[in-house]
Amino acid sequence: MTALNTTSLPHLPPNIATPAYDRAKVTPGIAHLSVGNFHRAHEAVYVDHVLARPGQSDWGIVGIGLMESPSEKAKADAMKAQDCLYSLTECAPDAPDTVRVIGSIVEYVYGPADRAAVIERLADPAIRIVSMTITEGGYYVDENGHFPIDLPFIAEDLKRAVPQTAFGVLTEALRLRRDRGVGPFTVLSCDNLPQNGHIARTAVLTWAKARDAALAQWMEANVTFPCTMVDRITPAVHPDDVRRLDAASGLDDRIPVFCEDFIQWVIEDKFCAGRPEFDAVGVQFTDNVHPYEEVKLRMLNASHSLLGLSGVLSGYRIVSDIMEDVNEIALVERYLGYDAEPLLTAPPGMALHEYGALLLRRFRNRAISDQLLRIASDSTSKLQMFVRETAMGVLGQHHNPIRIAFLIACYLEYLRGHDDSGAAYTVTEPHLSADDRALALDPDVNAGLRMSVFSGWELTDSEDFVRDYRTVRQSIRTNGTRRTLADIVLA
Ligand code: CS2
Repeated sequence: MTALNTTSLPHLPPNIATPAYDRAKVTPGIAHLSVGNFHRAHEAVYVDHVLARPGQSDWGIVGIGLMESPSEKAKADAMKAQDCLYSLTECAPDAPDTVRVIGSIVEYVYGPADRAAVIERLADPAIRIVSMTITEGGYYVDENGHFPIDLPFIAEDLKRAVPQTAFGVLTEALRLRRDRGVGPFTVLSCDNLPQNGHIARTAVLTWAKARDAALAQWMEANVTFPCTMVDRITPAVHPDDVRRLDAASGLDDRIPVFCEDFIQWVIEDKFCAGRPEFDAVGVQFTDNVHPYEEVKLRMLNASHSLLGLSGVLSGYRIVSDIMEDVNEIALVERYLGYDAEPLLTAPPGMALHEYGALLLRRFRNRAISDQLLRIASDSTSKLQMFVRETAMGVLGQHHNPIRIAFLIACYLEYLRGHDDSGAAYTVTEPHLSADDRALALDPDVNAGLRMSVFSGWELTDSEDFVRDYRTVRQSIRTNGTRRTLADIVLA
């Protein structure tokens, strides 16, 4: 096994692509908050291409880990040991996997060790973009555009001299920049939220207003928050995957990543302090990202949620396995064709049914073996981003509510933590409150519809929905998810 670091880089086997630029000359221009697998398979890849272009070497990435946990610490240690290099295995459905080493992250800061150092790093005038992947549930902005400034952990953060949250860290870094006259940076959300730029803006500016109204005003006038649509299926990397990927690549890489071959990024061109030549490396720029993100969230991510929740209950664990089940395929096809698509406006040049067909091909990709439990995790946040609008449209227009009823029944049953055969799985729901959990598990199935996660969905205004939901949930319990699904795909 070959170690992966700056010294070994020129000597890697020829089948492993390495950065096509001199990393020693790269300086950071982007800081990224929360360097998860998705960032490493997506933005870092685009930046890796950009850095190979003339005059772009000042757009390297400083990775910043914000969360304190043993796995985040291990990641920081591995980044340090490997000079921030890692391998990315791109898996096409019908061609051999390709392995490349990504060199665009040139520095890594483990935030919990020293938050003040993170703020100082972001205040460096060379940093002109701060991008982030802090998860769908990490913004806390509700459907009315309200950021809950009174939440205890936010209120506490506001009082700290050195804040801990992403919103506080961004605000304090911008304060230093204003005071030093070095100008703002662009805040670039790369999370799967409708209007992610607007939501990031609301969260950051509300936090800032509560801290310092004059600073918030300066931020409002100077900082931009472009909306983005991001797409690349990137599975979780478990220890078995590390062994498998390293055995295949021959590298001793502690932090390999793997993903599908598809990649897409659509961004609003609103960068207050400049940007890399992303347009030259495949990023699409547009004045209005909204239709792209609506299509992606309400088709790809919502189908994923359908498959994740129903699949885990049925005993499946891998996306490509569930794509062999004709009823699951019919469920997704009908959800897309009858529920999601009629409510969407296609972006220019895009045909929704073709986009839907492409999704099914992507889900069938055996080479990525994406995990249904990864997709099902944090459904409490995701359903609001991916399904709410479709559910409200279907119910409001008195269309057949059966698939929405099935999805919601599956979500509630999934929270029990064991599948139809009684096998236990880990429910990862960091944003599920204790009250909501109790309502979900209440023997009276109607209680689940009163969970705060469904507030504003107007589910109980539709008698047809309530009837179908009760029937389906009861049937899942009595007959199992597969039998229930077989019945509903005929409906
Ligand atoms: C998935 C996404 O976690 C989820 O719910 O749907 O991570 C999905 O794989 C990505 O958004 C694909 O771009």
